Amino acid sequence: MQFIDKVKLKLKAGNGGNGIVAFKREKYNPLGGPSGGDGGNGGSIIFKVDTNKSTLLDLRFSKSIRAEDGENGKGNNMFGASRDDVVIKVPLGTIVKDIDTGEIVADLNTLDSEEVICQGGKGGKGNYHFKSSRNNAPDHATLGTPGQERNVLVELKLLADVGLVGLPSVGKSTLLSVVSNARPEIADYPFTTLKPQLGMVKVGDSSFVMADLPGLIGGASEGKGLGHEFLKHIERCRLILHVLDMGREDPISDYEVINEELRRYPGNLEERPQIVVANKMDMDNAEENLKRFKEKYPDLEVFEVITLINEGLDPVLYRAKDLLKQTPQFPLYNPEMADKKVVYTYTEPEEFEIFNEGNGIWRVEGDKITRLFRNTDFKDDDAVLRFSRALSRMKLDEALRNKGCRNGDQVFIEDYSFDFVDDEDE
Ligand SMILES: Nc1nc2c(ncn2[C@@H]2O[C@H](COP(=O)(O)OP(=O)(O)OP(=O)(O)O)[C@@H](O)[C@H]2O)c(=O)[nH]1
Ligand SMILES: [Mg+2]
Repeated sequence: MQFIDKVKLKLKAGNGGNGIVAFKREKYNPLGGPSGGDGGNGGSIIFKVDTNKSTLLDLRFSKSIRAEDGENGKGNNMFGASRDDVVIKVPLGTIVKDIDTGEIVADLNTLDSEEVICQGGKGGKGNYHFKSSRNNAPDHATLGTPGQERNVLVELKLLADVGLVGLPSVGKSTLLSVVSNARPEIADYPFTTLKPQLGMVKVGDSSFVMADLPGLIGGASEGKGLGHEFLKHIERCRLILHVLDMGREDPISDYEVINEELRRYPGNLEERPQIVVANKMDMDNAEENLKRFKEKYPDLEVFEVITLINEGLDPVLYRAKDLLKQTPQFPLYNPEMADKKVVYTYTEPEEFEIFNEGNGIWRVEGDKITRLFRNTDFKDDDAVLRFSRALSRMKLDEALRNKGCRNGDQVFIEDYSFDFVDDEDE
């Protein structure tokens, strides 16, 4: 048995498509106008609450999730297509942590929570944007920005208003089964309940969510029994129903053991309001134990119940309803962290790289150069002129010369080649 409440994922939003360089070819206007369209936006990755979901099970099989890249711009001022966001549906109470920064990027704790976890890249601008009175044939466009990438830990913290807390077998599941429509497993051996169960409890005209949690034992805060995994779920509860089995030998010590575990767990669980429920009041020694308990804790309000036959529970539920009204949601994490801004970093790609293939053959590679190349019609002298001007602006000649390229060497860009003419020599 494993309660799926933690999943690691690699997320990558789509890159923005590149803007392109293109020129309109008009009959009486050899230069035409710049007409390279903008790239489309890449898809973002969004997490959204879906109340039909109660586990992160579906996510366990998808190690990595990607949104599509935006399409590059097209000629004729046509935009590249933007891509749809990928929406990942998660249960209420899901938290998304960036593993690399430790930052909590989303706390999806309301029914309509929706957060962009990875922002899609923006499309680049096509060359028509750069037309000006001085330059009516701009030969540059901008690249799309990359989509955000994150390694995340997705965690589900059970979201309930009221949590049932107590040693194993004290009757927590029985309690939930009589006050709600939930049908948890009930048995007379410890740790019957292995994963949290939720039930909707109706009280008068309002209702709240009650969570049946696995039994806690001494040392749980150090991981004993079902330990930490479940103390963590209590963090999400605003109110604790502390259930005692009054038929046990020493309910006072039971009560103290549990409170000690709540204190030790680093989530200020001891600050949650508690309702003490003295269960199994039908047992032989129950009256005697209750008396001792009240002597030890004279100021504590104790509700006597027999959950087995649904006796004494109405007052407990009304009390719970009243306390919930006065109790705020507890912040789950340090608010200072929530203010931390996400920093997007983007480094401009190298303009080009030069490879020496030997025998006077050189190859040049680079996004910008490749794009320029692909957008050049080599049958059109003007286009070729623009292309070579662009290359010289990128200082390709100089770079080639510095790498050792000599007059007459052959330089390839994709499958186009030209002879290197070193004007410096002239
Ligand atoms: N006599 C008596 N027995 C009860 C009462 N409430 C529950 N029980 C019994 O106590 C046993 C344990 O009940 P559960 O509801 O499974 O206890 P639990 O606290 O959920 O236990 P874990 O899930 O193991 O932590 C069962 O055999 C129940 O029938 C009660 O009021 N009186
Ligand atoms: Mg149980």
